Amino acid sequence: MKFRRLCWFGLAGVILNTPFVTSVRGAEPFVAIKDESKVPPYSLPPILADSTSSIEETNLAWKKRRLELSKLFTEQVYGAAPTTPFKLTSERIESGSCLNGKAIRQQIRLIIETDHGKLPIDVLIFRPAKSNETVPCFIGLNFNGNHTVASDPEIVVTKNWVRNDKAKGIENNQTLESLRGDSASRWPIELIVSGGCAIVTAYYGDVDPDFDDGFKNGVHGLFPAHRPSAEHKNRWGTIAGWSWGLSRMLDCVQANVPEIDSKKVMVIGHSRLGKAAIWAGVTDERFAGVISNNSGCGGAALSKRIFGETVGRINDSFPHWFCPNFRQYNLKEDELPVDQHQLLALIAPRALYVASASLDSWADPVGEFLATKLAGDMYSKLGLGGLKITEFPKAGESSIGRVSYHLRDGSHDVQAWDWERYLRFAELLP
Ligand code: GTR
Repeated sequence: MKFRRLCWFGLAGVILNTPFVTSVRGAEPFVAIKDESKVPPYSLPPILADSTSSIEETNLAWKKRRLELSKLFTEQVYGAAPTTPFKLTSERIESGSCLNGKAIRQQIRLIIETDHGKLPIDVLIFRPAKSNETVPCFIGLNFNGNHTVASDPEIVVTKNWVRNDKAKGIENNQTLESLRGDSASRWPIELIVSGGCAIVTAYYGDVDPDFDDGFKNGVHGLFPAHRPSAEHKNRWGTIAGWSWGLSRMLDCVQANVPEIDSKKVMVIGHSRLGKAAIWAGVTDERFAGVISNNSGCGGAALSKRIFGETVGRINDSFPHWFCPNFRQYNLKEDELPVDQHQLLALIAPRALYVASASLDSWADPVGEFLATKLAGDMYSKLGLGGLKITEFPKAGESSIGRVSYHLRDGSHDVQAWDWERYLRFAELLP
C-alpha cells in the first residue's frame, strides 16, 4: 500500500516531505523525528495480497497468509521460542481477603523446570470476592516487582535483579520493602475487581531480567541450546521471552484458578511489556484479547514510518529485545518484509485494543493509530467489526469495539483512565 492512501486520516501535508536520505540518518547522532512534516515517505506491505470476492474466500486466504506473516515476524523480528519440553509446577504461597473484603488475593509460585535448572515466577492474583460466575481476567507483567503493585504487606518482595533507580533509592539492583504500592497508580486493583474482572501479574525480571547478558539468565538459561547467536539469528530475544512467560502465567491461571473464565483472558502490557503482550497474543491464541498500552516501536507503531523511536535506535539501545535478524533493518526499515499493522491483524478474530498517549511522541501515537486502523480493515474483510473511527482522534477520545483505540491526554503511562476503558472492552468480549 502506498503511503498516499493514508492521507484520509487527516494527516495532509505529511507526504510533501523531503525524500528519505539514508546516509544523513546514518551519519548523525540519533535525533528522533517528532514533526509530522518531516516524516519521510514510505510504503507498507499489504496485510493480505490476494484479492478475494467473498468473506469465505477471504477467510481461507487469510488462514494461509497468517501462517506466512507469523513466520516472518518470528524469523525477522522477535525470534522463535524453543519447542523442547519443560515441566511446570505451582506452589501456593498465600491467599487472603483484601480491599475490605471486596477481593481475594492469591500468590502462586510457578516453577518452570528443564534439565538446565528451575525458574520460579511469583504470580500475584486479585479477583472479585463475590461473583456467582467465572470472571474475565487481565494478565500482564509488571516492571518493578509484585510488591509495588499494591501495598499489602503479604506480597512477596522479589530478590531478583531490578533496575537501579536513584530517585527510588534502588542500588545494587535490589528492590526495597519501602516501595510497596509504589506502582499502584498503574494497577488500580479496586477499580478492576469492582468492574467484575480479575488481574494477574508477575515481575518481568522473574521471567527474564532486562539487560544484555548474552541470553544466559531468565528463561534463556532454561534452554541453553536455544540461545540466539551469530549462527542462529532467528532465536528468541527477551521480548519473546516475556511473551512466553505470559503464556506460562495463563497456564498457571488455567491450572489453579477455576474462578477465572479461561475463555476471557486478555493479555495486557505497557511500553516494552506492551510489545511483549502483542507478541504473546500472536503466538498464543488462547488469549481472547490483546491490550497494547503505549507499546510504540516494535509494538503497535509502524516501523517504516520514521517518527519517534526507530528500529535502529531500539536495537542499539536494547540489543537483547529482538532476535539478531532484526538488526539488519537498522536504518533500512524500507527493507523490512513486514510492518506492525500486519502484526496487529494476526490477533484477528480475537479482540484488539491499542492505546496511545497524546504526549508520548517517542512511541508515535499516529503510527500506532494507523497500524490499528489498517489491522481493523482486515477484521472488516473477515466479516468482523473493524476500528469504528477513520481519523486520528483528539486527546481524550476513545473508540471501543472488537478493534479499539484511544488517545489518552497525557504522557507515557498507564492510568485509571486507560483501565476504565479496558474494563468496557472486557465487557464486549464475545
Ligand atoms: C524506552 C524504549 C521504548 C519503551 C520504553 C518503556 O526506553 O525506547 O521502546 O519500551 O522504554 O518500556 O518504558
